[in-house]
Amino acid sequence: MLQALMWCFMEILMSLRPILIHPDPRLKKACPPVADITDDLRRLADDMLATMYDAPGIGLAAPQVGVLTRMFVMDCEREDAGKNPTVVINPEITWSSEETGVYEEGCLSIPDIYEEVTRPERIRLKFTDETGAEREEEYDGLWATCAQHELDHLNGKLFIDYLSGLKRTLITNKMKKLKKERARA
Ligand code: K2U
Ligand code: ZN
Repeated sequence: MLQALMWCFMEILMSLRPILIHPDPRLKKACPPVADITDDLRRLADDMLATMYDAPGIGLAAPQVGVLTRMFVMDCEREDAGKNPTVVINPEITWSSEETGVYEEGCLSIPDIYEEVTRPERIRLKFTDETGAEREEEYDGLWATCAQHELDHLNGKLFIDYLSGLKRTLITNKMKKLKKERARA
């Protein structure tokens, strides 16, 4: 109970960031690597985690909040398993399984659209965390799907890029309409 209250208090202290909606050129750019892990970068990571939990989501990449740098956050733990916030800086996939799995993916930058995407079921991810420690973790299931989805964001790739041209165009037109409606609201 106290931990949950602490999280709520911390989230209020951090600032929620607006999430960019597709189409937006900043979502299509490959991001440069993080040069130094500064207090500002750690503050951005905290804000991204607060924004992700608020959405709600299980992952969020820096370009989705308009910061073109190679960092994403994720927490794919089930609700009842408590929080496991993970900050991933300058990630690279060092191994991925031959076996693939299909998951109906969504994206906080493409609201209310869900389509099946096939990806390797297990990956090994090498990255730096917010303390500057070098880490290498093996992920499977939703964690593997999420990490690959977020790493795509750092390379300017969206999950709709795996769909047919027709589907991608229909979704993009839907998002253009949504952005117009939101601008009028
Ligand atoms: O990058 C994002 O937009 C956050 C993604 C992360 C994600 C996408 C597909 C599959 C796994 C993770 C989602 O919008 S977070 C929303 C969500 C929540 C539960 C399960 C799947 C997606
Ligand atoms: Zn996404």
